[in-house]
Amino acid sequence: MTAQLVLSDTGANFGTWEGVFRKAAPEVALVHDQPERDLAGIRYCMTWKPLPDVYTRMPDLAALFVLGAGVERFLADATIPANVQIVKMAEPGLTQAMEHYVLWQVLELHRDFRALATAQREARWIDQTYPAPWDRKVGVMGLGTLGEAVAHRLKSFGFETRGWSRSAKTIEGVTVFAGTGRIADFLDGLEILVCLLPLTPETRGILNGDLFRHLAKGAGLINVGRGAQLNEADLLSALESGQIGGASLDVFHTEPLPEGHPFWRHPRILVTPHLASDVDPESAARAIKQQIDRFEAGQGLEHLADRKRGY
Ligand code: NDP
Ligand code: OXD
Repeated sequence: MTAQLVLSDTGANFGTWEGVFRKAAPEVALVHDQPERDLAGIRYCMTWKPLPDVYTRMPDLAALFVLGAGVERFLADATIPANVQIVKMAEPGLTQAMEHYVLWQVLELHRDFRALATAQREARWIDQTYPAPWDRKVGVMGLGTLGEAVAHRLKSFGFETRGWSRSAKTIEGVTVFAGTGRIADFLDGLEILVCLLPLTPETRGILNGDLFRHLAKGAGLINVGRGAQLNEADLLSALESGQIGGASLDVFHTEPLPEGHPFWRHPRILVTPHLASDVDPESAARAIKQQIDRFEAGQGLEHLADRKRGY
């Protein structure tokens, strides 16, 4: 049976996505949203940057497939009816790209490649020592689809790995702490901290001076969650005092990061333009097709955003 799926996105190329679905999920017929188009009767929509009024023009919308993992904009959008299920993207391309990005940054900080790059620019042949990975304490905040995979990956590269999430869970080889009551134990003496939390009222500003004080002196920070989780002034002070030794930042309060922002040229900050991971169109198409099959079979959708929890 062919299901219709609306692509409502101001930044996506419809022809490209149509080709992707034809190849990876031919049972799903993609419908091109255009301004003011009547989409009555269609139950599924996928989007990252929706066209105006799409939810009003889709009175039969049942499931909204977000083309990304962070759904805070959608949860805050009062024009999405409460009965519409909002689905976070979870597919192997997005997950593996995040594993690779975080591993890259952890290795960068672990081996202090910034010092090596500076030494090369100055033609200095330097000595450098570093601990074995099992003596390097690395922690991941947020153990969802992405954070759990990242924690696994870091463990498989030998790091002493901890994780922190809202609810308790078991990840082989990783010491997991759950809830605000255990955050100090999680942070205690960490040398590299990775943030993979969703943006919620609880996580806004969580990366601040109070938190940095729990880390080992000179710790590395990797923020791939959301920019609003970081207190930017506190990071600059912590870099100044040496409490934080280096930061790798992919997400920012204002994106694109404004020209003239101190992060751009800070010698201990590596800036990447919110590209840590992105969906792989073909595996995203397969993931959406599987979800539609589940829905049509009367099974629950997976990776649902929860309006009450905020992620
Ligand atoms: P999930 O929703 O699958 O997981 C979220 C995790 O955070 C869960 O483990 C959850 O705990 C935990 N969490 C939420 N709130 C709290 C809290 N208050 N205290 C402790 N733990 C908390 O999300 P994903 O793994 O798919 O994605 C995570 C985030 O990564 C996205 O929301 C997005 O902001 C960011 N992202 C960034 C990208 C980039 O390119 N930079 C790309 C993709 C995503 P529990 O398990 O108990 O529910
Ligand atoms: C996402 C993102 O949330 O790209 O998927 O940031």
